Amino acid sequence: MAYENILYDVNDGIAVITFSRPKALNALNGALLDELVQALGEIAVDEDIRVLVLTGAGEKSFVAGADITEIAKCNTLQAKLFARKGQAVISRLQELAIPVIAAVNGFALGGGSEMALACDFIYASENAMFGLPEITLGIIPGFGGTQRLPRLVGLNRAKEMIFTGNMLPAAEARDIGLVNKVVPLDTLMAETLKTASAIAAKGKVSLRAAKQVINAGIHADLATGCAMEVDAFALCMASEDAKEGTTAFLEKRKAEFKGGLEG
Ligand code: CO8
Repeated sequence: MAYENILYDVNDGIAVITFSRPKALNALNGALLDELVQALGEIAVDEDIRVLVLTGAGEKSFVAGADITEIAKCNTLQAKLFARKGQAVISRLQELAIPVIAAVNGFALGGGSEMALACDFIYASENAMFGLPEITLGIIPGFGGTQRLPRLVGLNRAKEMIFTGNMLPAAEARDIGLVNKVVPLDTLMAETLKTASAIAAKGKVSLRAAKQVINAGIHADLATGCAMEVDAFALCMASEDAKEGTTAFLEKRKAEFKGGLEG
């Protein structure tokens, strides 16, 4: 599939998807969501890709939400189908086995914030603005925002953002735990790729195990989560990476992870 609404690149095990609809501040329309599904499908079956980075084209916007020209035309059934489609794509993103970083380079509004919330963590440029402004359109978030935002920043912060529709500047988003790091716009991709490279150099099996256990455990009680950790820990010990990592430490050299499962 040729991509028209996203750019898709892979270098040194790091995939970068750039939302690219400059005339609409990279708003999410149906065609873009279809392309994103396709790209995520390619990534999911490519074992050489170790980290995914999402960002927006240009200097002004990550994603300014779902495309309001499409939403405005929806009747009730179409609205349900569009919200389901967006949620399915965003869930697929969240369920990717590899780490996913959002590099938010401007407006992350509505569906744009919801996309970033489904990533494993967020780096943002100083000019980034986060918000769920749907209430100002007479609707509510439909791509998971009412569910993921309270889980990340707490009920009351999320309610304030959703009830007012106000935008939160990057530094404030960092203060409430929505964003991990804020940097100048011209260094955002370099900083994000530096972290992505550091992660990509780690063991493939252990990275996937860590993500799976964290994501599954957060919805379980502590004892169940810890039991999942024991199983995943044991699986990691059976990997070539574990043998290499522990041997490299004892031999006082840097580990060279290859990613195989057999010990
Ligand atoms: N959809 C479509 N077009 C958009 C969008 C959008 N979300 N955002 C911006 N654009 C377009 C503008 O219409 C404008 O186009 P044109 O040049 O043809 O007039 C162009 O992008 C540039 O935008 P502005 O001129 O408005 O730029 P400003 O710098 O003045 O303002 C803002 C930037 C503040 C980001 C402003 O554009 C804005 O408020 N945008 C809308 C943000 C918003 O409300 N997002 C939430 C959308 S709803 C949503 O995401 C719900 C998800 C769940 C849906 C469930 C489906 C049923």
